[in-house]
Amino acid sequence: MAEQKATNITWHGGTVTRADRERLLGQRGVTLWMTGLSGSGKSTIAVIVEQMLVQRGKLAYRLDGDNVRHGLNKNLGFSAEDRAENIRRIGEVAKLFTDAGVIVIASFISPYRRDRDAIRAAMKPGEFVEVFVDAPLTVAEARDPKGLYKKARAAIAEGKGLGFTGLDDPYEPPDKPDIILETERLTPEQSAGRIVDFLARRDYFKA
Ligand code: ADX
Repeated sequence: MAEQKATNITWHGGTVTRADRERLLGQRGVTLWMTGLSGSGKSTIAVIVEQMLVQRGKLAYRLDGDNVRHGLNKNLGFSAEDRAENIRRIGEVAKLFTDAGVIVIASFISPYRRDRDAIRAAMKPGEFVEVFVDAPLTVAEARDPKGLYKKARAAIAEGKGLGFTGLDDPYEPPDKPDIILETERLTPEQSAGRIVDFLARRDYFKA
């Protein structure tokens, strides 16, 4: 957990409230947190969810692992410590967007339960929806869209592991996810539809 370094700082509130913003947008701010192995389908589903929401007139915004690591988190690697800091920063960004009234679609492996739980704990009830994008390792590895499992297997065979999630670094599935998507038997469109249905049923599309 990052320490607070700055002293002599005071929170400065504004006069526009979150409720004002949500009325403006006609929706409730929420973070959809998609966790799962590399190749489980997180990013593919996130893109479709974003499209479906915007088509319904809802403001959604994607935060995606590979993308955030090009900018905000370009100084982080894949050690346990760096992964924790990666998720902590994204959690803070997601919290800001959620406060802005946006539907955030965050797709990160986020392999450690403790890091995900810390974000849930920092948000209000109903603001953090955990989506387990569930694909067995064998399925994710067979898909291998970026060829990374192949690379990681080769490195492990040479005794030079990369700390790759699911192979030589652990993935801890959520205990009680709000939504489980078994992507071995659902199409990406069906998975995305389940997320949108969940939001509709829980009244996230009303301010
Ligand atoms: S997380 O573990 O810190 O949540 P994140 O979702 O940001 O990971 O980034 C994962 C992406 O980085 C994967 O989709 C993959 O493309 C790439 N990657 C590179 N090295 C690794 C590694 N050692 N373990 C997992 N993913 C990796």
